Amino acid sequence: MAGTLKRPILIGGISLSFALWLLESLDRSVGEFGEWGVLGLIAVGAGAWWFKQRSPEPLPEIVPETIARSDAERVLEKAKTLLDRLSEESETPCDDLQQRWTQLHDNLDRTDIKLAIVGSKSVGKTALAKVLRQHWLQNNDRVEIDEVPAFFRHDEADNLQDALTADLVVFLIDGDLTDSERQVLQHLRQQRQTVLLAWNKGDRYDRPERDAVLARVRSNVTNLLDEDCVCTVAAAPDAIEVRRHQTDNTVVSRRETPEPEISDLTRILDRQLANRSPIVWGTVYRQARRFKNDVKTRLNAVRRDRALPIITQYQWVAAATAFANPVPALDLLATGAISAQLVLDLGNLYQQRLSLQQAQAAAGTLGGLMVKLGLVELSTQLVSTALKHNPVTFVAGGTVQGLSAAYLTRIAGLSLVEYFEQQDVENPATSVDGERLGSILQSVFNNNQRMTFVKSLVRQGIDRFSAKSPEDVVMG
Ligand SMILES: Nc1nc2c(ncn2[C@@H]2O[C@H](COP(=O)(O)OP(=O)(O)OP(=O)(O)O)[C@@H](O)[C@H]2O)c(=O)[nH]1
Ligand SMILES: [Mg+2]
Repeated sequence: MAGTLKRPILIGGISLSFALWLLESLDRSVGEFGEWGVLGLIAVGAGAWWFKQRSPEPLPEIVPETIARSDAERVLEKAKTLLDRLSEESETPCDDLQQRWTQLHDNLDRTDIKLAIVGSKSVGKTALAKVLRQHWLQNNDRVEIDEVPAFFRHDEADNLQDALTADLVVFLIDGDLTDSERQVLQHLRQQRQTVLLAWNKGDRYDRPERDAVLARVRSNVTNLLDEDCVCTVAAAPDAIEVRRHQTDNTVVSRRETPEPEISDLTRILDRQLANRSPIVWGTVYRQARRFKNDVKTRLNAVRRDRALPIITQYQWVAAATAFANPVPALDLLATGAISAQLVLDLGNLYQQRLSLQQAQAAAGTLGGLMVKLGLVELSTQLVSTALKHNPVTFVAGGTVQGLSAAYLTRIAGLSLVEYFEQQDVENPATSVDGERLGSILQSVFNNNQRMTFVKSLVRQGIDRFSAKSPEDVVMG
């Protein structure tokens, strides 16, 4: 890793001999900078405050209207590319992910169907599952029915995920569709989940009321579901009083429980299951997308582990530079030739194809944004406040500047890491989007203003500065 810092542009704002000396020190000491993340800031390179060449916003991934086998295969292929990259970069084996991938791929030809019954509390999910098992399942081999516990509670996210891993969802309601039910339905449909909406407990209404509610439910979901995916059922009708006239003109009344009514639903289910493959491809598609995200998260974690020590190095180089050559706060940024190299190093780590000019422009953008957002003054204030609370009697000239430089470098580095993490791994950017970087910078700064963090940085810096040699500052 020591080799990562041997780059000529590092020399920018620092005297040549000092920079070379720093590089030498770093080469000898890289292993010792473990505890600080990130980065480095600073260059206001030749007036490049904003990138002229802005890359377009990354497009949100569009889910096709109907999922074909090729859609699922495409996502699986992308996931595989990512997985191969993770295997190359990770020191620990990724067998678990490899296995998951193989399983997902095999699933493309699956003919078993998992049907999930979802809905709010007490709508009749258990009753429906029971009656489907009794009266319908025996004619349908290779179908498994699961009840998903009620949504809309604290565990909603998990349950929703269960619903998405099913091939087919029967969404049960027992009255008008509520707003929260509609939102869940919408989410499922956005993921192209096959959903049948069944209105249960129809026995509690008389015919005209029943028709009116069903019409309202249908019109409420017209843009989400086809009309023939909505029906009524009565999974466990209430017992009713039945009066029978006897031949002797007497009337005998008895309570009887009507048979469940599920024929409208089973007709739709039979129709759907006649063509199982597209339903299964939809499931594999959703799972593959989720899998791909999991791989990306792992890859980002591996890269972050490698990025943090790099940022730490640059952080103390910036500190040593500003400490040895104290300048007014705003001029701190002039020491920032370092950050172009930081952009390049981190960009390489994230496999972004940035040229030297693009890295310089990005560094300039970072510096410009820091001035614009007032971060330079803020960091100086934070550091001065932290210093007041530090039990040191003598603060050497250049201490505030050095610590501010370290702090700003850290903020810049963390922002770059976050920026690169969000990049599309398959399509590395060839330029940096200044606007997006700016909003990331702001939020990273906001997240790193805590006094405990600043104080800890200050303590570390003071230990380094008190030795009064730049080498001690860099190497600790
Ligand atoms: N009238 C009538 N009552 C029903 C019907 N289906 C279910 N119920 C009643 O509704 C209540 C809840 O039924 P369950 O099947 O336990 O509902 P659930 O959705 O599984 O409930 P949770 O798992 O607790 O969320 C029970 O008292 C059922 O008898 C129906 O078609 N008509
Ligand atoms: Mg239940």
